[in-house]
Amino acid sequence: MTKPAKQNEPLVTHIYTADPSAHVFNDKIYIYPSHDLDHDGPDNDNGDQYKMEDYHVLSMDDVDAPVIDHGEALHVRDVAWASAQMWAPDAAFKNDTYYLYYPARDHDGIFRIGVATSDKPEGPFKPEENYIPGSYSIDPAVYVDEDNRAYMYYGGLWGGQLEKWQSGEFVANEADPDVNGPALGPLVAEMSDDMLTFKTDPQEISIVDENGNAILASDEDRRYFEGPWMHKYKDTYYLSYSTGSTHYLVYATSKSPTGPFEYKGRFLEPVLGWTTHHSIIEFKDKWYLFYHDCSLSGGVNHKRSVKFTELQYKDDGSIVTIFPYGEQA
Ligand code: FUB
Repeated sequence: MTKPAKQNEPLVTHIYTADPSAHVFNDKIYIYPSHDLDHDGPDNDNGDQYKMEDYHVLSMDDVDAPVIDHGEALHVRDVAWASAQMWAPDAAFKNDTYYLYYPARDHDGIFRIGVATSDKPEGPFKPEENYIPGSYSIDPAVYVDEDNRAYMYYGGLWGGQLEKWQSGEFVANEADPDVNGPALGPLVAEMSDDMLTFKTDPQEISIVDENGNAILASDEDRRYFEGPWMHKYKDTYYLSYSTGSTHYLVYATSKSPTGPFEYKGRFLEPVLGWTTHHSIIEFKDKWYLFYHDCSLSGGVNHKRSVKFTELQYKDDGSIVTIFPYGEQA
């Protein structure tokens, strides 16, 4: 057990945590973060600094309750297909089972997405023998819709290798997309009823501006980079994501879970550190944003900490922009 949760402060300080995927299970908040490792290795655009090996699940009974670290829920040594870099995970509940979805490099160094199961939200989780067939890249986010259909959103540029799959095959030295052309979108696949495989071929999500034109690869303030999250507010689907190199969290909306999505705006200004990565949940009639920054380590990119803050909507459904360290002058 650690100290009570407080908004905009690290949820735990005894380990470094990042990439929080929060869910409400059994009337409690469960957080599925990456577990950052403290090391002196290289820091580069390939993401070699993110050397994570395992997952810890956190929970809290309420937003001001003590945060519980449930210990190791899954380790790379127990995953037959994976070799390294257990990056941003997510979880889902269906079929009386908790599913942990996670990216890792396979034995050829290619990022794939795996699934592990448990009868408890905190695990431990038992991994499937192989990664999800047809999966690649990083940052899975699994959304179970009100009709019980489930979708995985995923994909990330640079270290996440998304641009290396433009031909449909992995091409190690693939060129970046033309900056004057459409940006690469995240992928979405409907999950099979047992939640272990894709039911449909993954398709690229289209993100367009208010005139219906594709967001361009050069538009780094708005283009998709990594860290997709799906939630529904009223009858609208919100796809939110990180813009990576410009360090914003932004969102786009649609009336369909598979899009096309129209870009709407920015809702988190940059945090201390290169990345942030988020999730959005409703709990006891309020909405919360879970995110990370590097304040606990004084700005070291691979030593991040999960935080949360309240998120608000305007009457028109737009999200009020959050300034992580208070409103700017
Ligand atoms: O934690 C490793 C990677 O950094 C995640 O997969 C990305 O979303 C970024 O947060």
